[in-house]
Amino acid sequence: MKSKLRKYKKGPKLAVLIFVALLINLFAISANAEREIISVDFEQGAFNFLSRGGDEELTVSDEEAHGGKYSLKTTNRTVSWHGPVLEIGQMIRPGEYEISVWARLLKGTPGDFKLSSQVGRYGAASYINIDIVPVTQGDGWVQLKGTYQYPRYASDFVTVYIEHDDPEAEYYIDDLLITELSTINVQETALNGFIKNQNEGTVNWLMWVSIVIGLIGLAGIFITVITYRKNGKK
Ligand SMILES: [Ca+2]
Repeated sequence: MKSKLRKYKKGPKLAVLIFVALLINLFAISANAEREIISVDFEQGAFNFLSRGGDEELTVSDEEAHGGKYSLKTTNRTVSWHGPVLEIGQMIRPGEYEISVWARLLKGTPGDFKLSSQVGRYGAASYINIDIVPVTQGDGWVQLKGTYQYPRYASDFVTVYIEHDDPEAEYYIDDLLITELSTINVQETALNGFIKNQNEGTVNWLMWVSIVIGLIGLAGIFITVITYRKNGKK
């Protein structure tokens, strides 16, 4: 009887240890919390925006603004892929991002605004439409917003840009916001990271500690359940 009681008393202690282990594991995984990485309102200038084709003229303008007093005006476009572009490769990590920007057509035929991203340099690049919104002149400000998961190789060269179907369309953009929703999840990182780490000789110790603690926690729960069931049957 005494030994049975001792076993029952050990149960809660073990459960607390498992709970703490799982909490630590959860904390390690949730190190990838949502965070705002780029916010541009053009109140202090054009930030690092450039013209994508080189011919477009970008002007910080007080003619229209979605927020504050200024926006970025793009004129002198001659091709539909022309537009304001921002290089973000050095600011992001592989993972999922939400990108939002407001745009307003100043002059142009009805067509689509596109919020796009280029991953990789010309010749080996991917072009992704993150959001497409049809607009006609007089629509006012429209929001372009979407999410995209940048792969591991994306740290090389990544841009976001805003284009319009009409090659000669002129438009404003304002209030760009890029939020990191999560970096690549632990399971995927463990697999890809292991291969990468073999080549680079680096070890993401936090990732492995997290996985090991998680497995110990699961094993602990399993043992506890079995122990309780056995004792209960006696
Ligand atoms: Ca503004």
